[in-house]
Amino acid sequence: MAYHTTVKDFLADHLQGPHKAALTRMLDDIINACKKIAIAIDSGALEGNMGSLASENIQGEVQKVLDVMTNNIFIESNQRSGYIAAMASEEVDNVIEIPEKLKKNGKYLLLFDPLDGSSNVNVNISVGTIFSILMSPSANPILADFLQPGVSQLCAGYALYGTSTMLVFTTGNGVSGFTLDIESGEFYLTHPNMQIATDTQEFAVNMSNYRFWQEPVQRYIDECLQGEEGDRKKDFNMRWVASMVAEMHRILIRGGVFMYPIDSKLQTQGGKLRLMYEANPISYIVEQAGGLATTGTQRILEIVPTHIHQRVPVIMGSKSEVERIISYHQRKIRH
Ligand code: P6P
Repeated sequence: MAYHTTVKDFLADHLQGPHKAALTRMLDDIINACKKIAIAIDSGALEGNMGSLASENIQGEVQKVLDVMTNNIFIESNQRSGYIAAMASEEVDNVIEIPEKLKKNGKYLLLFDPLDGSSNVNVNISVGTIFSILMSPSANPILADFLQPGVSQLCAGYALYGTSTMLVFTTGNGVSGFTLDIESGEFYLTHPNMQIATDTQEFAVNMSNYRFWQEPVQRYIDECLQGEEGDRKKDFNMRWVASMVAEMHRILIRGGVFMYPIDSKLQTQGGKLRLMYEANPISYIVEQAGGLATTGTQRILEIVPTHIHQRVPVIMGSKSEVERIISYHQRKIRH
């Protein structure tokens, strides 16, 4: 089957409103960055770029060579349009300024995780880039200007560097998936109007943290493991790729629930995943695809951020399963 609709065609046909020109150009720059990142990852081992640096990022994580390379690619590709007032990245402590010679009174903020799941990159497991676009309240934004709840996002998406390279994004009217044609270098619409199945029998969680979870999550997983003999009266399957973008793409395609819940090891830091450039953009996509995204007790998109690198518990995916998990948290509160 031949596919003909490029991202630019799709936006020309479907995007309406005052941000059309800006989003078209910003997404084009994001796409160019993701293509370069795909090449950098593909040739990582050949170029000797699979190692780690002596440096740590703001998260206190050892940075891989590709973390820094992909971060630089994303900044370089997205700073020229004149639409972006500033950027924020998982790999950078503070606001990423636009160079004076390129500044043009930008009205948007771009937030990103350039290489999510990077610990997988040298074992050849899928990784991704996650991005989010907000309005900027100022032409010279400070860090506080980024601290907007996820419901404020204009656009959110990810690139998945998997068995094929895909781009999935939303601008608030559903979720669309595009696949990179290596020969032409174009992303073509292959997954229009992506929807998450309401019901599922598949969960994704790092089971090694079981003993650290709170009771509602332990209860939910216990019931999944009891399968047909238990209250759920059906068997479940488990997946854990340790790459959120890959897990969430699978859930968009065939349903499921993804969890990185709070656990006693993570209590002080508030969770594992980062709100601004992981949880919020993916939650926007999940909700636009008919799923739910919660901390267990709060809708992720309604969290009012307090720090650009803050972490949150994440439970998201198929609506009926997430609703069940939320109900278990509510019963815990009533106890
Ligand atoms: P763990 C990758 O580092 C990441 O942020 C997510 O993409 C992924 O779901 C999670 O962490 C994996 O965490 O504890 O299983 O290594």
